[in-house]
Amino acid sequence: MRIDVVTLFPAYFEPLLANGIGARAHARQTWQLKTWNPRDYVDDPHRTVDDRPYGGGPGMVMLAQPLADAVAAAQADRQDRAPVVLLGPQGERFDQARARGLAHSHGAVFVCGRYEGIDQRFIDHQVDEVWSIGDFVVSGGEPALLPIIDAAVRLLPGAMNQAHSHDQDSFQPSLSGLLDCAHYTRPERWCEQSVPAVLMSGHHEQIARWRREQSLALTWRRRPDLIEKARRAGWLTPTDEAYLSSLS
Ligand code: 9D3
Repeated sequence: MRIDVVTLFPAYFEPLLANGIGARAHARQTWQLKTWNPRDYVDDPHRTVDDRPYGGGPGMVMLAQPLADAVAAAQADRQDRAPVVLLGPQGERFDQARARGLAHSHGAVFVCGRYEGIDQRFIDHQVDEVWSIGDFVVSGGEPALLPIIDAAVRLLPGAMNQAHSHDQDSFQPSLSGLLDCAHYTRPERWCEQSVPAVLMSGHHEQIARWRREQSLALTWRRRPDLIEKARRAGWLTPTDEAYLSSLS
């Protein structure tokens, strides 16, 4: 997978290549990252990449031409013609399905915006998709793109250790899209609180059932939308449904 990023702040992406799973996978050439700075595609003495909005108003708008030139340079450096994805609060919500889609693809050219906005003509002519990370405001495309790249890279074959490798083999995500159950380790008593007895029992079947029920109960309470989603996907067994009926 190859990720190209058009950004005025390439340093944002250095941690992806310096830390953790992303860095290890990059060293193994599982994925590649290249940044393209729109400032490098302007030749005026001030290296202007933005200007005041037509019609007035606060802030600055990013010029179309430096962004288009940076995207063209990225595309020319690739073997394929990758989709151009703009990060923006007006976009479609990024989720695990999109992370899987990206991980199964050859990558994308991501465009990060700054200032109050981007000239709409660049978006209309060069951008294939707009992605958002949720209904809150961050300072630009860069901080939004970091978790997107991380979510895709950890799904690449060989990026993760054996214990998690089954996650990406199956179409069905582990835990059927439910929230994870609670975890415990030593000591057996801490601050007058014991570990649930079933986890100390050695009964693997009972432990698996307890964990599944914990996941179902937590998800039902905190994220009923995820229960509906798992139900519609056919990820809940009759035993799961029987347990859910016992909750209300
Ligand atoms: C202050 C300007 N805002 C008008 C009310 C619009 C606005 C422009 C640019 C708000 C945020 C940003 C910068 N954010 C992103 O580029 C961004 C983002 C986000 O803020 N939230 C969720 N996902 C994303 S993806 C890119």
